Amino acid sequence: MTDTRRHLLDALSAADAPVSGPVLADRLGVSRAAVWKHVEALRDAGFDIESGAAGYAVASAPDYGAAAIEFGLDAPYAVEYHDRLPSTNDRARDLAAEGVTDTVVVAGEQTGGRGRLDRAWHSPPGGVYASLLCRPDRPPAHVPTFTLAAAVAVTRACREAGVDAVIKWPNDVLLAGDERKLAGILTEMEGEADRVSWLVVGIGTNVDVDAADLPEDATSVRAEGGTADRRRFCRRVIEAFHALRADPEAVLPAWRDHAVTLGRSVRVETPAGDVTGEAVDVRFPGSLVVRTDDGERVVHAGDCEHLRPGSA
Ligand code: BT5
Repeated sequence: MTDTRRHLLDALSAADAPVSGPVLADRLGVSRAAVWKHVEALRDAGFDIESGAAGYAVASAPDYGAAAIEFGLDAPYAVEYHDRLPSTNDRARDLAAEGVTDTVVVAGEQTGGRGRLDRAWHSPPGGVYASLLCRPDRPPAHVPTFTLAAAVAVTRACREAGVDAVIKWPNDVLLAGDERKLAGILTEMEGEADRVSWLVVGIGTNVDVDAADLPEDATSVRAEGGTADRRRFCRRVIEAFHALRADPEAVLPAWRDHAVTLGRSVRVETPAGDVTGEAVDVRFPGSLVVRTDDGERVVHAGDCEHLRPGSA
């Protein structure tokens, strides 16, 4: 979407009464004819924009798509939407190579969705598949914090949708209780020694998906009786992620608040072997502190399994 169209949408979404053509033209620094052309383009994109004597007002927004997600989005990201992609992370990586930043790639479905360690991510229509591309002015070692921030953002969006979600270290969002998986996060980046050059945080959440279309240990917002509104869900994830990006000190406390791993017996598969014990804390930039029989171990990365109490 062009910047002007985005600003027009922002102006209309912020107003609780119709906004006149001359006011919009003035605010956007374009002619009234240009305002009218942008309104027409938004109508073509599925917006129902009423025009009366008092001006323009949005009566309804399309269900999903770039303009739908950008409408009312309180975060400075452009949205690129595709009905279907192999992987939104792959597309975001291509955009990164072209120098793009602050863009969210969203797909209606994925044909080659990726998890960590070359695992597949089932991506049927109805899920929210979004990759946030940004260039934070931080060293590569701080990147795990962004994964934690994304997990917090997704968990909050699930809870707002009425589903009691919790985080399993480092990046799984699960249903509280039986711990079936609602969402996963795949973070990829390129960096120099002291600075990230680009970062892609890929988020897959089962929102408006039938549980029968998902792996056995998975569930969806819809299947758990939540509000399966992809547009709102995607917007809330982007906004919450952006708010945490702006306030890095808030990430670890928020993560601890939402985590189900702390206090649990865990086994973490790491490249250096398994670490088994009680998960006692998370530490900057996102490491898990595990109390083992041989003392505390700080685990930076790995697959974490929650063990039943007593089986550690
Ligand atoms: C993840 O990997 O959980 C990261 C998933 C990231 C997916 C997003 S979608 C947007 C962006 N574009 C991409 O191509 N990827 C990102 P991991 O922790 O490795 O978990 C993968 C495992 O989760 C699989 O081996 C399955 O067991 C399970 N799984 C696969 N699809 C699932 C789904 N839709 N819901 C729940 N669990 C699933």
